[in-house]
Amino acid sequence: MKTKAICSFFVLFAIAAVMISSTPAAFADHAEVTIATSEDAMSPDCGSECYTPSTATVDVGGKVIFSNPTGFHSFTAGTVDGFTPNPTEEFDTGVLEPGQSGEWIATTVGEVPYYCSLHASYMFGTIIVQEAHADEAAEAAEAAEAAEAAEAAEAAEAAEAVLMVTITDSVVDDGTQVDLEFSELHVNYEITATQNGEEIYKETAHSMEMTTSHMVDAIGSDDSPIDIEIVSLGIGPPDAEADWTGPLGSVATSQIVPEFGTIAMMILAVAIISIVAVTAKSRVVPRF
Ligand SMILES: [Cu+2]
Repeated sequence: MKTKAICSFFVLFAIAAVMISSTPAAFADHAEVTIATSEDAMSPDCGSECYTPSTATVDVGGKVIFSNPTGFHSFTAGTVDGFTPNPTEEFDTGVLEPGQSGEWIATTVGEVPYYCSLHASYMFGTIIVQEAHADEAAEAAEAAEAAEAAEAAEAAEAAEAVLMVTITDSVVDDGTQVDLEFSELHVNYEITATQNGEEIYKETAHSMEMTTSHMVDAIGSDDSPIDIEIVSLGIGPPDAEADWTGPLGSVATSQIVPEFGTIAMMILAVAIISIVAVTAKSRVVPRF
C-alpha cells in the first residue's frame, strides 16, 4: 500500500516535470500573433504603442491577425518618408472600421515595417518574421553550448586529478613492511627505498586495489632512517600504458624511523601533483 502511494507520487512528479520542461517550447512558438490598434491611436498620444505590440514576432508560415477594436486604421506594409508613404505591398488591410480585422501569413524571413495610411505621421509598427522554431533552435544551441562547457570543465578537472598516497610501515621480523593506500584504483607507480644514501629497494608496481604492501629488507633507525618515495607513472590498466591518465611524478615521500614503534605508523599523506607538474620532485615534503 505504502509502495503504491510512493509510486503514484513519483508518477505525478514525473508528469509535472514533463509539463514544466515542455512549457518554454510552447511559449517560444510564434505560429500566430495578434496586433491590435490602440484605443487612443486616433491622436499621436498613443506614442510608441499605437499598435500593440508595436514590434511583433511571427514564424515563417505563421499568421498575423490585425485587430482594430476602435477607430479607423489600416495596417499597411511599408515605410513613411516624411509625409510620403512607401507601401511595400506585403500586406495592406485598407482602412478598417471599428471592430474589423484582417490577417496576413508571413512567408519570408525578415523585418516588415508597416504604418497606418490614415495616421502615417505617427502610427508605425514592425513585424519580425523568423524561421519557425528559431527560439527553440537558439535554446537547443545554448543547451549544447552549456553541456560542452560542463564537459570541458570536467576534463580540466580530470587533468588536475589528485592522487594521494598514505604510507604506513611496520617492522616485521628483520624487515619493514611498507603499506600504501592510494586515493585511486589502478595506480602504476615506482617505489624506491633508500637508506644511508643507498638504494635498498626499487620496484615498479600496479595497485589493483587501493591498498598494497611492499617488503623492504631493512629496518630503519634514528641514525639510518629509510626514505620511501612513490612516483606515479599514471592511472590505468598495467598493459595499456598509452591510456594512462592522472598525475605523474612524485606523489609521496616519507622517512621511516623506528622510535614510534613497530606498529603501523602513519607517516605521510602528501603531495598533490597535477599532470603539468611533473617537476614535482622538488616539492617540499614534510619530514618527521
Ligand atoms: Cu490609424
